[in-house]
Amino acid sequence: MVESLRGGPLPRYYQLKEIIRERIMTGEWAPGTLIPSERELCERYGISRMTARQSITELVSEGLLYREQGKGTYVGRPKIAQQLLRLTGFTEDMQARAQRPGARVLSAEMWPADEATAERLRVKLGQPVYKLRRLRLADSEPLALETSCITFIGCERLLESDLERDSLYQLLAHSFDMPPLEAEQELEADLAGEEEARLLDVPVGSPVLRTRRVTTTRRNQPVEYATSVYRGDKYRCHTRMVRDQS
Ligand code: 16G
Repeated sequence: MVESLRGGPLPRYYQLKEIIRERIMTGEWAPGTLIPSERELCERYGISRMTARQSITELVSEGLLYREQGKGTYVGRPKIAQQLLRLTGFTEDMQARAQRPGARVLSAEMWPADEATAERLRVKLGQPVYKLRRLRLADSEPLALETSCITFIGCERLLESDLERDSLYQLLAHSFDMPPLEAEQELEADLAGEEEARLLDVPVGSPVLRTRRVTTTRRNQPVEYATSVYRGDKYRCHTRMVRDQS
């Protein structure tokens, strides 16, 4: 069936792009849907192959579509938007987006704090802290690598917890009476190193977002120092700013 583009002064590749975008935005083409091939699009809209390719290439670079070699082009998932206003944990963030949170524990141990950790957690250099490395999953797909160093009296009891199943923030709040209340966080753009790329399932050198977060509990006492690496293709931050009126 030949459908027509809308006509008018806009280039044809752009018109096709907007038609595809609309299908995605209205949900007609859900995330993961295989879209028609270039050949099918040419036939359907009476356009050249080059025009169809340009529309698709641009939508791929905008992140709305992704290509799988030998299979075709699919509708991508919107990036996970982390708002930077409320202090939330990974599990809560995923649940708020109706995605299934997951974790693979890479290591969990008592570890002598290095200089950066000791300074941020306000403990002595070499003091044993609970150190946890997890690969975090969203709907079974790797999204981030998180390393959390935790300190409080009795923090070694965390070694008995199942952090593949349970949320660290919920355990801290409900099992250890150390509720995460405030945090300071830094963000930095970088490229994935070899081990990170392997675990996150992206090519070495892919863009990532590194974060450092110090979380405090009551009386402004630091409880967690977390360093994380998020996949740049899946994650974006959102914040809201208010202009100082004075
Ligand atoms: C977030 C935190 C991390 C914390 C985790 C707890 C960042 C940027 N984020 O991912 O510090 O350990 O939540 O998640 O560092 P959980 O409650 O699901 O275990």
